[in-house]
Amino acid sequence: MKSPEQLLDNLFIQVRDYLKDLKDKSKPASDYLPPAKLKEQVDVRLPEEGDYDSLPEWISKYLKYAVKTGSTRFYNQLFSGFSLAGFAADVVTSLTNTSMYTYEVAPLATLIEKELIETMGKLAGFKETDGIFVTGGSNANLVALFAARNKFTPSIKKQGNYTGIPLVAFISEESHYSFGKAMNLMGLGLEHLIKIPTDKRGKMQVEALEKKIIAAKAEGKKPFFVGATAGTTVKGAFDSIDEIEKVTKKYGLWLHVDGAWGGSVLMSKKHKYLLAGLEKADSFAWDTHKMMGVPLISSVILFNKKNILKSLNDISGTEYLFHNDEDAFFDLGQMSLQCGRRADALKLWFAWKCLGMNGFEEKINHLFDLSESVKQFLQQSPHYELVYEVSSLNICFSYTPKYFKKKSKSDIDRFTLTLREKLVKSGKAIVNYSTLDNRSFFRLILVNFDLTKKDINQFFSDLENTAKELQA
Ligand code: ABU
Repeated sequence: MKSPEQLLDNLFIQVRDYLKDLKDKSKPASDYLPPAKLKEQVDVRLPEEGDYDSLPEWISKYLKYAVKTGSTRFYNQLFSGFSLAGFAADVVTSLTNTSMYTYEVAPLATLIEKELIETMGKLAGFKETDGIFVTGGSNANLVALFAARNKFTPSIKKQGNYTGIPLVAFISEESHYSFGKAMNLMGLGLEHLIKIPTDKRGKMQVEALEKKIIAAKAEGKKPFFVGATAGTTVKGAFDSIDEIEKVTKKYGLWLHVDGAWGGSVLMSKKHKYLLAGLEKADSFAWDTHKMMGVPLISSVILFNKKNILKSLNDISGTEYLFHNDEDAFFDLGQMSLQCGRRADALKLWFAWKCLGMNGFEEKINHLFDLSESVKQFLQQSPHYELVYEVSSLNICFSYTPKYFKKKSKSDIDRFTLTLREKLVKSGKAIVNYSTLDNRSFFRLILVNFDLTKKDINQFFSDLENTAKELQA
């Protein structure tokens, strides 16, 4: 039987091999198998009798079939890359295995989280900050809506919603689906989530917002919340926070900014203008596992006012866990929806300690420069079309090779989907597609800090060669 030391050594040998493969740019980003075939390769059933000796084999199989999201061939999601500091933090977090509810069991993690929240609030321009690490951008949006709902209906916490006057929230047509989930969960109703049209670039049309607020009031409803998006999932568009804030101020509404994708531009002096006006928002969602390259999940909800979270989550029956001792002020568990909560802040803290503010700035600027050069390439290439104007790191494009004779819209759409599937299944490029305005197109996300122009050239060369194979 292998000793724990041997198993650990083996684990780190496999980690090193995995990372070596990740650096080898000739290697595919996945070893795709359909579900039935994958089940033939890996016995996922659970045994009656277990044994530690088989652990290296399971690690090896898992690593073999995992999509290499750290590869420079992975462009599929709003995250990519490998963070050594984040990885170290994940190891240390599992090794020390604690929960974020009390200072007593998570002393340094608590101080780290508080420091990050304070610093991130300052970067957002908030005059004072409350905030917490949450389970992702969707959860951050939920907590923001929750805080706004309770502010506008103070009695709801104790008595439930008995007023009968619907609360209405406003977001853009291109904002994240999590707002719908949150409205449903909070009993506010999907019908009371009004989606405001966007312009061609993907930004909320602010005049239309005001008209919809007036219309809701005229119907006897109570507008309470506007969610602006800083970085839409498809086009990477940034709503004009300044313009939206004029409207929320005029009507006395809560202004939330969903910066799950684009919030990290705050780290760049050159690009933070995209969030102009953020300092006037009430709440802000920011995922650093996206544009800051920290491993998932590293997500915060920030409020532009102290003591929001505590009064929101304060409930009786917690005395068994939270004792009114000298460190009680530091007990973050009184501020979260969850009871058990992982020390996710450590990943961002390690990464920040290793890269510094300047390192993040340099890397984010590099990604924006790459995005600009891809944009120029596509504009100059007759067989490519930039489907939407580039706002940040999302490149929406289609490809119609010169030998492609059938050029109806649906033929091009079908070709895009077939070409994408072939690329993804070969592991040459994992890139997503979207369908908007009745057409399908590639959505290329440039978020891996390791990406270079050479990798981008490789991507387009793989795309063109795969297209040729399809044609043949
Ligand atoms: N909030 C997750 C978005 C996923 C994606 O668009 O890639």
